[in-house]
Amino acid sequence: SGDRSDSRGALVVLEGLDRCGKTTQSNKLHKYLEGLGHSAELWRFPDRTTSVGQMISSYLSNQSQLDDRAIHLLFSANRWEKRTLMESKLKSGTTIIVDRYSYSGVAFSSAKGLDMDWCKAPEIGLLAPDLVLYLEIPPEKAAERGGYGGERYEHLEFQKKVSKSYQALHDASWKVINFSFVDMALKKL
Ligand code: FDM
Repeated sequence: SGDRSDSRGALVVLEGLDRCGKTTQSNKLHKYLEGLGHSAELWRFPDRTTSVGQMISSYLSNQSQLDDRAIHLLFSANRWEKRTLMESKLKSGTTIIVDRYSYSGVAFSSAKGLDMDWCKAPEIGLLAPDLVLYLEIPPEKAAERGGYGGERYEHLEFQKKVSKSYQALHDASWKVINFSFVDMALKKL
């Protein structure tokens, strides 16, 4: 129709608990879109390649300690430092699939007891996703999958709290994909 929005790429966000299968599904979606001839990139947050990202990485691997609010703001800053690039890619027609975004920021920090509205505030002004895919898995099931890498948040009791935070954040625009559906689909491949 000549509408400028037709040529804009889409911002697709995948969210969920650790071990929910986000990374696998993000990769598949990326390959699928490229296979269809779309220009698509796969991003992830935290982006550990920047200097802010390195501070986050060191915190997650317990090599440094940070105040809960300080690390929250670093996670947010890590998204802000990529905003301009994200916007220009989308404008030029590239679709970006992101493994975790603002919802992770709010869900994980509020699971520590921080006020949810306080957690949301630094996310205001970041680009809004066109699609949020939430990979739903009971925390116990995710833990059974094994492979928790030993990072700071990777234990069942905390993941249960994160799951509750995600439930509080969840709105009607999210597409929820249940883990049993994903397991079933993978077996058919
Ligand atoms: N995480 C991730 C946060 O606490 N806040 C955020 O803003 C983001 C993007 O970091 F436990 C948490 C979620 C997870 C950890 O993520 C590292 P990956 O996906 O395992 O790298």
